[in-house]
Amino acid sequence: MSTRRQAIPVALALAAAAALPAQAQGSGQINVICSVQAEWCNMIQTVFARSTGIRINMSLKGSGEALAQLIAERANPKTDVWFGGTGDPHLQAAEQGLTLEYKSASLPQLHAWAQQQAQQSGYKTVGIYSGPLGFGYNTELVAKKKMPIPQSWADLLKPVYKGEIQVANPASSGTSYTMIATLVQLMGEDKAFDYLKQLHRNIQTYTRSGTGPIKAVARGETTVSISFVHDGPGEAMQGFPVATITPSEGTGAEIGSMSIIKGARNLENARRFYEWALTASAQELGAAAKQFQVPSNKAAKVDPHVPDFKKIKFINYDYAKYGASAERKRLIARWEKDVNALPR
Ligand code: S7P
Repeated sequence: MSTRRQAIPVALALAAAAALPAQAQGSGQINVICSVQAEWCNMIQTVFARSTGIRINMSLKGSGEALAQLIAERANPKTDVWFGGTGDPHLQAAEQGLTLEYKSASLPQLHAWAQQQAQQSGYKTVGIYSGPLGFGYNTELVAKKKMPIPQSWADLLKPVYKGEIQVANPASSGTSYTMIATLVQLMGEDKAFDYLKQLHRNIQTYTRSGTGPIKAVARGETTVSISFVHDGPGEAMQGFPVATITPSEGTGAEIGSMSIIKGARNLENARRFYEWALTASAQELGAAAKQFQVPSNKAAKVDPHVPDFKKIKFINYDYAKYGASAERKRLIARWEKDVNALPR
């Protein structure tokens, strides 16, 4: 996908920010919902303030929850920018008129998938990173319980994994919605729902947020998770016994996105943040915070921990279809009725 070199360390990013000329300094504040993990959000807050003089009031929310908040505050928006989170809810926000059209001059610097995300939303969102869906597993627990490492979606249905798998609830999680949309595209809808019903028997817990299951795997609270695989290396770097794998039948990828909110009270600063977040150096902060999605800016260095897309079998994910509000609502309602209502 791009060159795979070591990303800049955070100390360098902070030093570069401190060295910016005086005319780059702005003032005021900006309200950002941040849907990546806390370390990256915190780094953005610090580096952006040092680079521009603009303070970020940051609120951390998973993608499903972020969309719910934006819908709730539609009449009186309190958010200026929504940074990160799976692309489908950003497309839904665009379709529902919650986000503002903005065509950045930097778009040609982005990978085609990120530009396509912008085009199909009428420039009401843009791709900032991408990452594949797969499985996390606890390397010590699988050995201790003498379990095979799951290689495929089909493997997850085996009785050996009963009560051993965590995945998020699709009603609150963009990660889990990506799983449903992936399975529907891979198997056809009825077969995917038969699959999800069988998978339900093996689920230990449906978590609220999509990042919860791999953390539970890392800490030995469950053996297997369905997660974005770029969330694995950061846990392993903290010393947890966790590894990841992508399913042999094929998988989907998210296009993590960013949107300016319609009615933003700090619009000028929102545009400034948006432009900054599309730069290669801002995107390299992800890896500096040990989060290993592929950055959308083609010039951003790609850390060696970023999953190698060339080695993964991907489905041809239809972002327009599965990013449509009606489709998301319909699939989640069907999951609630046909799957979540069943006993485990
Ligand atoms: O590493 C962060 C990440 O996995 O979490 C984002 C997102 O907030 C997940 O949201 P849900 O809780 O709604 O599933 C992903 O975009 C990102 O890659």
